[in-house]
Amino acid sequence: EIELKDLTICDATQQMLAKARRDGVETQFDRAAGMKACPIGADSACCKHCFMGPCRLNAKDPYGKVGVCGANIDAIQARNFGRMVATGTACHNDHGMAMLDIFRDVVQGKIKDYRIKDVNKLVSISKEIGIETEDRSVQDIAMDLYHELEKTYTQVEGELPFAKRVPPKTLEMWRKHGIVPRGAMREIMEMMSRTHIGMDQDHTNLIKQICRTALADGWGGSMVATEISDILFGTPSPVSVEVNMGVLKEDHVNVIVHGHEPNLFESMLASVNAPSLLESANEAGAKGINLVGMCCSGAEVMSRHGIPHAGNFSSTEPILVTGAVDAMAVDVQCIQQGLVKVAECYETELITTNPRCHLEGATHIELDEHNPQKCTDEIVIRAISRFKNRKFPVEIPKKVGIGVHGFSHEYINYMLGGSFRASYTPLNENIINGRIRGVAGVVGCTNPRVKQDYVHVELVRELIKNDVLVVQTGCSQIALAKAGLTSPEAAALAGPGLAEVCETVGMPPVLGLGSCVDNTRILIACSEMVRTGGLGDSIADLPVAGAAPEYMSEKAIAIGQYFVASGVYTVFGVTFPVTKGTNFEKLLFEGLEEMGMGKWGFNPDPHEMARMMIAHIDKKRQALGIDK
Ligand code: NFS
Repeated sequence: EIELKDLTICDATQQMLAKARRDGVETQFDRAAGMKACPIGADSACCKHCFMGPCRLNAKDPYGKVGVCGANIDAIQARNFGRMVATGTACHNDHGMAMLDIFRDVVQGKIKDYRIKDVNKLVSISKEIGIETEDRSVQDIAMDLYHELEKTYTQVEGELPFAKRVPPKTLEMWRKHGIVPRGAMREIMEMMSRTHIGMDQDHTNLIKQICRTALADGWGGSMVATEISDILFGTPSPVSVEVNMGVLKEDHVNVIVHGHEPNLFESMLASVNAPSLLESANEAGAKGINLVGMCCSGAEVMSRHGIPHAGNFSSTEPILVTGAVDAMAVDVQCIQQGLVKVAECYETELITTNPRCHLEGATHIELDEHNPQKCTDEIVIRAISRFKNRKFPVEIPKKVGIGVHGFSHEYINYMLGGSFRASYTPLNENIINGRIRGVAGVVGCTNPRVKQDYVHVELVRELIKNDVLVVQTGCSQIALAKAGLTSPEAAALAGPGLAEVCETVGMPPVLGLGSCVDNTRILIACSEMVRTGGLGDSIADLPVAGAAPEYMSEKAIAIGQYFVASGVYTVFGVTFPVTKGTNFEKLLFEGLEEMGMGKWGFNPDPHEMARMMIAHIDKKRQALGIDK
């Protein structure tokens, strides 16, 4: 049996895994141990796109064999990779489109529970993509914005709306390769079509559609999700938040929201504050109703409203083992089916709310945006009744990390530039003078194939120690928050240059930006750094790098690919879905850079990963003539 300390560095999760073992409850950690990853699939050396196969090639001798149709290892891998990107892109676009649907109905007055909260952002985004805003009503601007952004999904020719935000040199490079996305639906459709048997079997041609599809995620659906969520629910600014399982309260009704779409959470907030429900909670013997988040839903509302966050992906099962969770409401994405059994064991109400994501064995109460509180009230009522009938001894790990989160691109602008001259000039200046060596985005999931949080935390420690400012999203941000590195005091762990900047501004060396779709805040920050000047004229010139050290999802592959295509060197850990020593691997890890983009990197070791990212940052500094 594997020792718990080898599974995770998160004390709270360890404590709950120990309890799970005592209680005879299985989690993803046990399932991972009992399921050896398929070595052929791990190398992407198999193809099941038709029924002459499935075909298996030999990763040890990749060119020794081809599939029944004759497809070689490069075509097979590129097709597999393309489908991963298509799926990840589809997920983010599906989420973004759902946000846009809500926005339209809010503007048209059909949805009354949400409203436009950030008019400034509405106006500035509209201006950026060429919508007339002078002397026009908010309603008119908003409707135009809706129609314009709808093109992100439905446009069949031309360039998607947010292409206007891309630095000109980067956009020029995309045009040269013919990879500016038209609309996401078109790109995903073409990606799926081109990976069918007998379609595109040249990996150097497939890669172009792979890039175009991924860009329809980063500069498409994900960006729409972030911007529309900010407009509807507020643009984040720094807020102090408690993170980890210790945010659960034994004497309260505990409700967790886990998933990705902020509207469920916003309505849940309204429900837990409804006087009648508070009263029934009190009548049931509870001191109150405690609402906390997990995964990306949690990361978003933590950044926007300072709502406590209970943990990242790998902790979603262990937290139920506390016995203290009265209800877990989930919507879409990263909702493991394994939750059903664990919830059953502790009689936790596990409730799916979205028509696109049911779980066999869970209760489904659909959230209708036109009357969302009907669903969320019902969830709270069920949670109260579970509280009243709690049958199990409750054990809550007393662990909490306190940090500052909510650094939107807009706030970074303001924070560094001051209220009178909001700009990225001070950031660029500090990079040019060498106090800040460069900027690294560390993002992505946790994965039971590696020690939970360990790779994130070690990597980030190493980066800030070397004066690299770190920006974060998603489950990675939660790992660092639990480890205490998102607080301003963590500046003490930074190198002297970065520490000086952090102390002057009063910011942590690790900036939490929100959920995974909010990786687009990093794209915008990069564009702003280019526009501000002194650091080259395309994203590929910047001394920046990215990493997803413990990723597990296809969404992460799509994100990695859009960062690479945008010009960022991006290093993944865990495993990489290619066969070593092949032309396709070479294309991803070297060829794309030669085309003017960023490139992929892979290393499961956090210190090696840091070394690779810092070496890249130094290489870019040297090219800019700012190395010392
Ligand atoms: Ni991102 Fe969010 Fe977490 Fe990974 Fe899943 S919650 S969208 S995919 S596991 S970071």
